[in-house]
Amino acid sequence: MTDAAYRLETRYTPLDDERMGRFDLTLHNLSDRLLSDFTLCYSAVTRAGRGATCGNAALLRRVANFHEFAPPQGFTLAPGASWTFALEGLTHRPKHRLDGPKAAYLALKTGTARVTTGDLRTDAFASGPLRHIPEGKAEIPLSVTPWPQNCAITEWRTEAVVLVPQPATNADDLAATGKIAALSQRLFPASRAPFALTGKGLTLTFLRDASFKADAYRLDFTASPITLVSGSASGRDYGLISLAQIAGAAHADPATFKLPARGTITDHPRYTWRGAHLDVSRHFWPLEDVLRFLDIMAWLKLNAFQWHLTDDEGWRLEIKALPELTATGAYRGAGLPMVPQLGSGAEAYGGFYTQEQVRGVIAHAAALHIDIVPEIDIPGHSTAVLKALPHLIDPDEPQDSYRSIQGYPNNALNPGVAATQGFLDTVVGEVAALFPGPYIHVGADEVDKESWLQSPRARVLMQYEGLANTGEVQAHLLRRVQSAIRSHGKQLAGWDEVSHGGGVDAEGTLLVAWQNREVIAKLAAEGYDVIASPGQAYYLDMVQADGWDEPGASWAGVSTPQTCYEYDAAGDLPAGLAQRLKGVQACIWSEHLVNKALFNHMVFPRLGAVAEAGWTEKAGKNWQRFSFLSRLLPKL
Ligand code: TNX
Repeated sequence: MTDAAYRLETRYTPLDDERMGRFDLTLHNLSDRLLSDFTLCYSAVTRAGRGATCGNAALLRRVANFHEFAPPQGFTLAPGASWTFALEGLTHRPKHRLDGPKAAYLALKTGTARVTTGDLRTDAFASGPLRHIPEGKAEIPLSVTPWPQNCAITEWRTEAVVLVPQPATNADDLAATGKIAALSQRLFPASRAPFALTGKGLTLTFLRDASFKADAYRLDFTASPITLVSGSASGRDYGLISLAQIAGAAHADPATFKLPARGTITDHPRYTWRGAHLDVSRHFWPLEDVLRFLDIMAWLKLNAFQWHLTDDEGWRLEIKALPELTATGAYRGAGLPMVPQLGSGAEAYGGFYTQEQVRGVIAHAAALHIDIVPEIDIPGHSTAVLKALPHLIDPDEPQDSYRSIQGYPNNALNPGVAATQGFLDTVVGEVAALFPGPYIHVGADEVDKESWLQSPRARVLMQYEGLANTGEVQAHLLRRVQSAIRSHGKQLAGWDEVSHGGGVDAEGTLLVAWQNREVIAKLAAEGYDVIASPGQAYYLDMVQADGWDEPGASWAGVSTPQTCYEYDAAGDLPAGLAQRLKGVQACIWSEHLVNKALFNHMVFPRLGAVAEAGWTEKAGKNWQRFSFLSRLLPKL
C-alpha cells in the first residue's frame, strides 16, 4: 500500500473556556479497497481534555499526544469515501497549523497502515502574518557573525585570495588552520576552502600574546599581510573562523563582501557561556546531525552544548549497567511499551547514542572548544525510564493520579521507592565518567504539583523527612542527587525549578532560567549562577510570527527574529547581581521539529541572534546588519 492510501484532515472550531474547542477530523479512503474493522491513531499536541466527548466515534485511548479512535460499530469506508467525526473538549486552544495531528495510522486486524496528515485548518482566523526578516544592510563589506567587538578597516582588497600560513608556521597553528578549513568545507561543501597549507596565497602569520584573555584574538591586516594574534588555542581558532567567514563571503559574493587590506579587528566574547540546547528525545537527531550541529555552533562561536538526552518520549544515552533504558526506552511505536508521539507513526521510531559514539561527539566538540553539558531530565519527564524500569513505580500509587503539562500520567521518578536512589547513583556515575565537563544537568522542570501525593511510599518518605508538598519532595531528591554529583567532582546544573521547594545548595550550582525574564534576577538573588534562556525570546520552538500558518509553539508567546535578536539578558537583573549571569542560551525543543526543513526554518536565523547576544557587546549589535548577514548562516 502506498503512502497516499489514507489521509487525515482536521479542522478546528473554538468553543467556550471550558471546552476550548472542537476538532472535526476527516479520514479519506484514497485506496481501491473497502476499509473495515479498524481504529484510527494519531498524535497531536492539542489533546483531548479530561472530559472530552466524541461524535460519530469513540475515544479508546489517550496517552499524552497519542489518541486512538474507533468508528461506530460495523462501520465501513468505501474507496473514495470519507468518515468525519468530532472531538470536543481540547486541552487548550491551538494557534498554528502544526497544532493538530502530525502523524497517524490505522490499526487493522492485519497490521497497521500509514495515514498522511494535513495541516490543522480553521475558519476562525485568517492566515495572519508569517515571519519576516528584512533584507537588512551592511555598513562595511565584511561578513562575520557574531559581529566582532571592534572593526577598524581602512582599505579593502579587490580580490578574494586564499590564505596560506607562512612557511615557518609551527605544527600547532598549521593543524588549527587545517581544522578550520575542514570545518568550513563541512559546512559549505560547494564552496572554495578559505585556507590552503601550501602554495600561493595571502600569507597568514600567527602570533602569541600571553596578555590576551581566553577566546580573544586580533586580526591585523597590514603589509604582512595578515597577522592573527591570540593568547590561547580558542582565541586563535575563533580568529581563524572569523577569517574563514570573511574570506568565504568575499569569494562567494565579491560585489558585496571583501577581504580587508588594511586595518584591525579586535575581538573577544561578552559572556563565557554561549550556549545551545538540543532536545534529541522528542525527535531523535542521528549522530551526523549532532556533529553538524556542533560544527554550526563552532561557526557561531557558541561554546556550551546542553544535550537534552532524556525525556518522556525517549531515553537516548547508553547506560551500560541498565540496558533496558535504551532497549525499551529509546523506541516508540504501535504495540511497544512507548506509544507513538509527536510525528512518529506505527513503525518503531527512535534511537540512542552508544557511549563509544558519545566519546566521538565529545572529542569533536572539544576540538571546536565546545563543552558538553549532558542533561538527564529528572525527576519529571521520566515516562521512558518508568516504561523501561517498571520496578521504579510505586505499585500502590493509583494510575493516572497526576498528569504532566504534556499530558503524561504519573511520569516522575518517585523518591519514596527504595530503588530510585540506586538508579540515580548508577546513571550519575556513568554520566560523570563519560562526560569530561564540570556540569551534569538534571532537568527538574515541570514536575506536576500533584506528583507523588497519592503514592503511599512517597507519603512515608514525606512523613519521615517532614516534607510538606511536592516541591519539598523534589528538593529533597535533588539534594541527594547533588551530593552524588559532587562525589564525582562535578556540579549540578538544572532548569530554574531546581530552586523550588527550598532548592539545593546554591554554591557552584548553575540554573538555566527559562520560564520568564523575572526568574533570572530571582535565581541570581538566591545565589545561583544563571544562564538566561527565557522562552519568550530564546526558545527556538516558539513561533516567529503570530499567523496561523507559522510553524511552532506559542505558550511563551511569539519570538520574532527581531525580538530574539534584541533581547538583552543583562537588562533583566540589577547591577549588583551582574556577575551571576554567566551567559545566554538558545533552546531547541523538538516537539514540532519533525524534519530538517522545519528545524532550519525555526532555528535560523535565531540561533545566530542568540550567538551574537552571547558574543557581541550590546553597543555593537545592529539588527539591520545581522539580518543582512544572516542569510549566510549555515544550516543543518
Ligand atoms: C517546556 S523548558 C519544557 C519542555 C518543552 C518546552 C516546549 C522546559 C525546561 N521544559 O519540556 O519541550 O517547554 O517549548
